[in-house]
Amino acid sequence: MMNEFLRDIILRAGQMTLEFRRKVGGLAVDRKSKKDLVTEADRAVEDYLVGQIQRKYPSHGIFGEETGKHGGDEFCWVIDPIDGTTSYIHGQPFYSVSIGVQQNGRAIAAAVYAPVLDELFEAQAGKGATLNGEPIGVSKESCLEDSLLATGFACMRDNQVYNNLPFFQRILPQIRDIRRTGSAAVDLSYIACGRLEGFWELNLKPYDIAAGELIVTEAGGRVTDFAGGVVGLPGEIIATNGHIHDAMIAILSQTKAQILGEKGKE
Ligand code: 2AM
Ligand code: CA
Repeated sequence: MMNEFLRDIILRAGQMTLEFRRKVGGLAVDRKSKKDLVTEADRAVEDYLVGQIQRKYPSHGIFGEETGKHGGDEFCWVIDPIDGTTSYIHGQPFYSVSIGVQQNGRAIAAAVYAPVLDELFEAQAGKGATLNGEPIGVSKESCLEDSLLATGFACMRDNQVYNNLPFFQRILPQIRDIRRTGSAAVDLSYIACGRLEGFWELNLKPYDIAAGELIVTEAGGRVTDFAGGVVGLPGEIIATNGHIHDAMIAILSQTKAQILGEKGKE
């Protein structure tokens, strides 16, 4: 029942994002108005989701990108109303609404909906993952050279000195190529259905990955931090089809040790 409710509200939220974008009519708006649109759309979508969840499950907690954390402790709905805001502003299809449901800190249900693509990724703990209702699974590729990976540069927006560029430089020559959608939730969902072999990023927030993490693991993939442990703060994440995971950990942990070692010498 929770899953039907989750599906209903995420599909409606996705429609809301399309309606907002239609309202400003594509490119005939300046940069500032586009930013305002994102803020307005983000808030409206999150308000809608929070309102629906509170009405249906008054005892549940909610953690949203816009409104922060409130409500009960046992269950928590982790919401990103628009993941991939830059893609959204620029009229690209790679953005999504992302909702993960946790019980006592463990993910039990998740949905990521990319409205322009009309693709709904869902997962339930122990029951697998689906794309538009059909079961999905990760790719079987085990060779890094033949792997297509995704990453992101969330860290650059905050001008962080320790950022993704050295990792990017190290990995790119060792793989087939990179894709950069701008939505971590879409990247993770793409691993789950075999379109990507892996993804890594630094500095992600819980609402960027709460849903995608369960979708990847339920599709047979693996999600860890750069050392192979549980993903936590500060938001380091490696997600893969499982087969290239150890190779990714080796590259990323070596690169990290090198960067931190060099910083230590400064
Ligand atoms: P957003 O679009 O909701 O901000 C892409 O690299 C991922 O990073 C997206 O999930 C994006 O989510 C997130 N992101 C972009 N800029 C960020 C920032 N400054 N801090 C944290 N996350 C960011
Ligand atoms: Ca986000």
